[in-house]
Amino acid sequence: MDIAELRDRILKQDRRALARAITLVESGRADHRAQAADLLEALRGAGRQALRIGLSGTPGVGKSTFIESFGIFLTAQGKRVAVLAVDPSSARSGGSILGDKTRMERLSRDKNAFIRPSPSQTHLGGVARRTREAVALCEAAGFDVVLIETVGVGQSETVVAEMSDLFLLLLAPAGGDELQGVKRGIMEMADLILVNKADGDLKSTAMRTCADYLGALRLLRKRPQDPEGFPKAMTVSALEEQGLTDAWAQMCELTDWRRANGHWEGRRESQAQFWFHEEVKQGVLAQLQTGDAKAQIAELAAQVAAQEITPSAAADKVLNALDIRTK
Ligand SMILES: Nc1nc2c(ncn2[C@@H]2O[C@H](COP(=O)(O)OP(=O)(O)OP(=O)(O)O)[C@@H](O)[C@H]2O)c(=O)[nH]1
Ligand SMILES: [Mg+2]
Repeated sequence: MDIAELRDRILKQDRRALARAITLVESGRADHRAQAADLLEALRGAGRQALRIGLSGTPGVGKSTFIESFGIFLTAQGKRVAVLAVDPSSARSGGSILGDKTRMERLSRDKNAFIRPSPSQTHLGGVARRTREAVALCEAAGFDVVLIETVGVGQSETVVAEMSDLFLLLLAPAGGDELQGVKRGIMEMADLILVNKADGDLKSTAMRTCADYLGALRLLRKRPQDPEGFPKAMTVSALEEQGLTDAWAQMCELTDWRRANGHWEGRRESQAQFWFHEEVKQGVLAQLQTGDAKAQIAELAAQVAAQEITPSAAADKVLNALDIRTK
């Protein structure tokens, strides 16, 4: 397909063109990569910005249910909502997409919503680039909100947080005073903690859990990108669609403040730089995997083991031989 035509159709909010463009950025073929790069460059100046919301949570916490409820809440207000996923486990399980199709049934039928399951890629770096590019395509296609979901396992939260304007952490009600082993690093990334399943028998537990997290958040170092009172913790019920209005109001308050105080742009700028550095690193690493470099590294590694050369001197040899201009 002609890239100029694809660009025009995306700008006209053509969903099929968007789906096609995402398939293009997901492709590993060199000619597709080149076309994808042209397309993204052609769309760069479109000047459209969505609110990018990252959402993370452990399996079963209710991410899909929340996205369905929250997505419908937003489309009911006339917003266009796109849903993307970074799922490092999708290559393995494959099952979650099937589950999501049934769980997000209402949202997937909503003409103001666009749901794109995670590409089945094993390499997180590859998924990150593709998702980031898909986000850019959704923005160009005029979506108001882009939700980026990830299962909270390891590094994928960082990836999602680095491409989001807001980062939400979904948590389950927990018994006692255990903080569900949520890692400090993840807590530090969260703008809003949502304790889900605050309904029925779980409601009081959810409220206690929420208070615990609020306490934990207060112990964290204050971040410059937050107004007074943020990050916050609150309860929601994705199933009963409770607390969504309040959660959205908090997101808007935070976003408005950040926009007014230069943090919105600042975050986007530093994220763009972060991804630039990541791409450079990935590119250099990829060069180290090529035939010649690989052979040289193997040979030097043997010499290092035999103490014929020091590790640093050997590394210098490899780095000096790298021709980073070819990529
Ligand atoms: N009571 C209650 N149950 C909920 C709520 N939200 C989700 N659930 C239930 O929790 C289970 C898991 O929900 P999902 O939305 O599939 O959770 P998920 O986080 O997407 O799970 P994975 O995709 O496996 O990571 C389902 O049985 C939901 O019905 C809620 O607000 N209240
Ligand atoms: Mg799910």
